[in-house]
Amino acid sequence: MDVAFIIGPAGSGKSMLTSALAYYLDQRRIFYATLNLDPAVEDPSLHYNPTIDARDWVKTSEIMKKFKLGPNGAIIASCDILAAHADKIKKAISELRADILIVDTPGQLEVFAFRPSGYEIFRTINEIEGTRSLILFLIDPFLCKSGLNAILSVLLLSSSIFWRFQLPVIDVVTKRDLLPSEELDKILYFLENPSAIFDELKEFPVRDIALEWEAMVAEFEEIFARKEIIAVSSETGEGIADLFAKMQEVWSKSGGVET
Ligand SMILES: Nc1nc2c(ncn2[C@@H]2O[C@H](COP(=O)(O)OP(=O)(O)O)[C@@H](O)[C@H]2O)c(=O)[nH]1
Ligand SMILES: [Mg+2]
Repeated sequence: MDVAFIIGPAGSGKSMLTSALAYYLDQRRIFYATLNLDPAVEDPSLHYNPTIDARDWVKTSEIMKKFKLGPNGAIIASCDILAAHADKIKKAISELRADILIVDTPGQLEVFAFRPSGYEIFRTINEIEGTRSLILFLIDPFLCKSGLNAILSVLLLSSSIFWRFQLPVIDVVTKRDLLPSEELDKILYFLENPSAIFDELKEFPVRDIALEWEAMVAEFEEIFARKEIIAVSSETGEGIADLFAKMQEVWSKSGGVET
């Protein structure tokens, strides 16, 4: 089974991309399944009907009431509860025998990426025999618009996701239908050429550290630059075929993860 974990900051378009990929695979009669791992999502904003749904085991709204928690505490608690059901999620996935599994992760990236419960679910899914996994790291162009330093921080977040999961990462710029093409091209240019960010940013509030980073990015541009980035719109479907072709290429090259 080929698995794609969709990871990205809140609102970057994970659920919508899951839906767009599901539509694409459906049209091509490919045997796929979707897994919603977000216990907090409320239905109208899910955009698709998941094959397997975390909310069958835990719902954040109920955890808020039951334990009198605020939204953040309830999201963390519900993901911890979900992790206790990781084996059931694994069993449900195994029984499907789908060729492709698209995994939509919780709204808040840090819950899945950085807390032990998210990692436990990730690890358990990867125990399924014959699994080849990759990560789609979503880059919301609206986060990049707030400044070139923001683009740099997004690049580093993508690297951080690589180190957390140690799987191939495909970087995907979302919502391309919402940006004029010159703005999108500019964002893609800096994502592909991070050294150019330092050429543009002449004034650094913390100059000595910024200059050290400049030297490091220049030296290791190959690591920081996102050369094979793909821009998609989950609204219009633009770029989805290119993305799926890239996913197939990465799956075919990868032999699965050590668990
Ligand atoms: N126009 C447009 N809106 C998008 C696209 N992707 C996501 N959105 C919108 O962005 C918001 C957040 O998307 P969602 O998939 O729920 O983000 P998530 O928190 O990462 O799962 C929603 O209002 C979506 O409708 C896109 O490609 N085009
Ligand atoms: Mg979502």
